[in-house]
Amino acid sequence: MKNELKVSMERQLKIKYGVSIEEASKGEIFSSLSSALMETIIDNWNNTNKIYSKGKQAYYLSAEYLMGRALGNNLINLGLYEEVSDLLKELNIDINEIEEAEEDAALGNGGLGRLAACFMDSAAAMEVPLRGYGIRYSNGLFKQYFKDGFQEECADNWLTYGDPWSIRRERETVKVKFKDMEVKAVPYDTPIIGYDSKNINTLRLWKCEALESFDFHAFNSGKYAKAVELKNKADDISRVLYPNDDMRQGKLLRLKQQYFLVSASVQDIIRSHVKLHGENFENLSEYHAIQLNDTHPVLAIPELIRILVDDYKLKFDNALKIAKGVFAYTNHTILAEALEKWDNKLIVALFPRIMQIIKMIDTRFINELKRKGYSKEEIEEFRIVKDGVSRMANLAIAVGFAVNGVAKLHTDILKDIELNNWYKLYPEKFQNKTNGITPRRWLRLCNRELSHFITELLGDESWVKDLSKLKELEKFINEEEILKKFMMIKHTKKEQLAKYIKETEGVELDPSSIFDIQIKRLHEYKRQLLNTLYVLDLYFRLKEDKNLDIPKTTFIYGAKAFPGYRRAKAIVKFTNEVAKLINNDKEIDGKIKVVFVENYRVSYAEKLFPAADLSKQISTAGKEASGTGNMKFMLNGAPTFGTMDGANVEIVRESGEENNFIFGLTVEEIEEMRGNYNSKEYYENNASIKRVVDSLIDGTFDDGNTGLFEDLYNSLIEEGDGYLLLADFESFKKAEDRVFEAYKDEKRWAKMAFKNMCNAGMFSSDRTILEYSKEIWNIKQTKNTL
Ligand code: 26V
Repeated sequence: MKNELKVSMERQLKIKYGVSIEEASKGEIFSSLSSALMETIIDNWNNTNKIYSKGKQAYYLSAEYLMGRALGNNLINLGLYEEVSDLLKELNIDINEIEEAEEDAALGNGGLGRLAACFMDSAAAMEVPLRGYGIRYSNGLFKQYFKDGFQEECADNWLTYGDPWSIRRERETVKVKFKDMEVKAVPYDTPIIGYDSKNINTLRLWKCEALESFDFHAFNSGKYAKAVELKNKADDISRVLYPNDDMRQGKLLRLKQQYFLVSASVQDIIRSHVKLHGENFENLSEYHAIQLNDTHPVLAIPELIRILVDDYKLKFDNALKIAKGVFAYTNHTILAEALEKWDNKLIVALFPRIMQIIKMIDTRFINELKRKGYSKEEIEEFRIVKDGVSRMANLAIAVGFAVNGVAKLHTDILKDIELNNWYKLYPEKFQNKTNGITPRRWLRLCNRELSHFITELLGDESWVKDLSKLKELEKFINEEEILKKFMMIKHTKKEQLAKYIKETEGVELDPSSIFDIQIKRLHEYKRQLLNTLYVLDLYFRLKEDKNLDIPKTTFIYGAKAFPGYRRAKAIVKFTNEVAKLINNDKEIDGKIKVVFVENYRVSYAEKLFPAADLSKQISTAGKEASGTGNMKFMLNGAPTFGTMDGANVEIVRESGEENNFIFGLTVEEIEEMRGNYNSKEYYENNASIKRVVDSLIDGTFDDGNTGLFEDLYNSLIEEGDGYLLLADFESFKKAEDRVFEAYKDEKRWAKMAFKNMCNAGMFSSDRTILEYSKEIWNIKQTKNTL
């Protein structure tokens, strides 16, 4: 294998770049190695497709896939990591440097997109016939850097040096029609390699192109701008991933993107159905299930009906009935501002036929509710089309055969509160599917040291595919030598991270300090500000009392704020100012340190999770649907410091409350308090709260006269502190005190961390994907035997 790969790499380098291995740059080595690997998998890939097409398949429709890098993960899944690492070593090349040369594929905003990526990996490993459909954005999520502590953004041109992991399938191009234009959707297929399996699944991303690349006649008569006008208009559709900062701005292009994705994907599914089973659609749900990842792809419902009615001449009611057997919908947030509603005028302007169909669905639905005895007022709440807008979640629940939340608490909140009326109407549709993470990327790849240790203890590598096996490690919980080794590995990962942070951020960290880490998108409900106010209070206390007995602690943050989200950006700046104050204070002498890493992304995350001592999950209870970062920390042996929110609830249930640090108001307590919370009381009656909150406006910190810090002050004091930071402040502080106490006792800490890792088994996305397969999609695991 080694030699074959080398020969193939050399050939690739020659054809693509005209260089030898010795002359090649790291990027060129990365690209040629990836292409050489592609060559080895094509047969398995084609055969997997052949086998899958015989039975029922599921399709994941998602506007986002946050894949990160492919090379390392694919080598692990192919079982070739060591071999290729050796091969490169023989050529005097460090495999880590080659991995670092790959750009992250950042085609997603955060949790929802990363979940889609984990699902792809798990479906392949579990040999589940699932295919992903998405958009091949030319620009992924913006890159972040800091200037004077302020966040700045720049474009992410991840395709500048090409993408060796995708194949353009020109022949499978489809056309998508809008009212004013018609475009090509060209599929780019990326192989999703199953770990220790011959199955290779497919992620198909559509690129939008003009039918003609330029207008020859316009060009000839000298109108150069006009000649490429249509091309640019088409390119715009798959040009950029939208940050999900504010849905209320009803963006025309975003709606166009959504329709582009679903029209191309549904046409593709129907085309293959017709090819395999003829023009018979009564059996559509016997062969296909379509999962709608949030409301972004919900237009797939009217699009399927349109194709069946207009192209294949089915009766509307029959087409609707067929659609009802095919679609299922996942809800990923209860934040009201995130629920998509599209202006009907916009829908009509772009695709009038889709509007007609949505209205017809609405009418049928109203009739059903009338028959069921609902009153006029009650029916209004359910309406799909209301007040000039189309409500995408309502459309999804009315037509979909299943609706699921992403953690137990989240599903309960949907059933009991947010979607209670829907739950009473269709109780049989509601399900819970607690999220998961792929153990390949989030342990086997990113923490090879711990992985090898686990394999050594368990005797083989089967845990990588059956994560519940970690539970067997619990029997070692009292074995000192094993705990010692476990903590030594943690220390190694902390050293590696410290080295990387020194190189990239220029900040020196002490690997023997507690690494207390909060990494996730920036949002008020996630309460990074609460963390920073706490750190500042700790700083003030240390200044007052030099003998305050706490272990050395490093507070690490990573987060992108959405470009238009002013308050989130204010929190970035504030945290950077607090970091500057503390890190430069000689008196503090590194007792506590704060670092906000730049451009947090999947590949950075792979360095951060394994190095964490403490996982910060501090959202206002009820707001975080699940969280998946929390699971990545747990799997790498970090206790959770968190509220009873999202999947934290299940994490604590699995590993024991005594092995985590739980604080803050619960969902029930918050419900009870509703309307009676007065943040000013906390501010006035608690001196440490007053001190840190006042620092926002008393000149302690400089926000460059932007008014940003005053705005933060107002959010807490004048606008009532909607996310209850001040209400949870004292409880947060006490929980940190418990952390310090526990950390001082090395043995106790090691046990807590170890216990978390042993109980992370249920958070494998393999478990999640098998649940979707059995309980929603009704599809079978199908081995590639060819
Ligand atoms: C959307 C928006 C839109 C406008 C305003 C601000 C805002 C904030 C958040 C969102 C969330 C979009 C959906 C999403 O990413 N949800 C995440 O899904 C993860 C996977 O299920 C889950 O673990 C996270 O808790 C959930 O926030």
